[in-house]
Amino acid sequence: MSAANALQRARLYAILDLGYVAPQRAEAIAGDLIRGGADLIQLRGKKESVEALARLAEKLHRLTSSAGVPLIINDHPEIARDISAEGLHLGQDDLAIAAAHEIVGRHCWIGKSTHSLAQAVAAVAEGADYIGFGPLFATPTKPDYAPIGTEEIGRVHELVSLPIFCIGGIKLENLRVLLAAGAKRVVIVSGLLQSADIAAATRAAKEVLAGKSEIRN
Ligand code: TZP
Repeated sequence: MSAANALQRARLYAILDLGYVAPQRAEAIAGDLIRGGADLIQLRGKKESVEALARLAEKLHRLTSSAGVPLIINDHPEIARDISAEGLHLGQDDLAIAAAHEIVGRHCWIGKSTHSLAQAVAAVAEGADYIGFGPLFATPTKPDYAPIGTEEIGRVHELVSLPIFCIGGIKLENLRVLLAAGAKRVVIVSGLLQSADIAAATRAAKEVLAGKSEIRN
């Protein structure tokens, strides 16, 4: 599958957030996410040193590459470049996308976090390959952001033709509501990482996103 196709087809984007996973367990958890069918995996570590993240990113990339799952590095273009990651994810206060492409090259996707319709439209103009849109619901993973709710999900899909990954407070239990509101792709962090069986939770989310099963709640 071509890289562009892999992004277009992706429905479930998992973030391996070191706020939830001890670095020494990261490879095992990445294995669970892969077994469960995560389409994309991001490495996010807000507190780790760049050196520690780079070492972990390299190990994870060996694992994800052999499984054919794209790895996206949060915040650190140099790490993405050095390990030839498939993607880099940037926030609103990070480097501009054009400047980041100077570091990671043209072939590395760059995704951007957006927190409003205006930011979503601006990310397209800036050259993003995909966007995150949220937080939709309040979440301890990103505590300082006001949730934007589900009402603008339909509108953002009208305005933006890039892959849009809804994010923030998404759990198996509210996936159906999001799909009904127009979401097609989601990012789930704590909803997967805090599950007793991460592979099973990932598989269940994937099946709901593919329309194969209904959540009873
Ligand atoms: N950006 C917007 S919300 C969020 C990020 C990184 C955190 C999502 O985490 P969770 O645990 O799935 O709510």
